[in-house]
Amino acid sequence: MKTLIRHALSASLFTSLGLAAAAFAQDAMVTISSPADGAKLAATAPIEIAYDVTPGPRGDHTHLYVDGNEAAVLRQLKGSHKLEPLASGMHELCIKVVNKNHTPIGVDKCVKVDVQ
Ligand SMILES: [Cu+2]
Repeated sequence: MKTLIRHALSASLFTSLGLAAAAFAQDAMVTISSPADGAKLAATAPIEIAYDVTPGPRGDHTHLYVDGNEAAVLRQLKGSHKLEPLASGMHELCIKVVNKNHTPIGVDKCVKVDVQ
């Protein structure tokens, strides 16, 4: 609800440019710079995931998921997070933008890694 009110306020500041102002709000986006999608990783080493997030008007912070299970809450919008070594096999690492209630807003980025 707060987001809606904030939107209404900022739109009123731009009266005639209301629609244009909304279009300027940065869209939510997640980038995972490392590991690369399809990367082969050693089962003995911890995995460092490097990311960059734009939460957008509906997002607040992000969650990290490993094989669909929540592994961490990422409060920093840009940084890295170290994961415990994973068992060998394919794993999926996802970062999802969530709102203040920790509910995913539908913007995410996933990479599959091959741990050997
Ligand atoms: Cu959360």
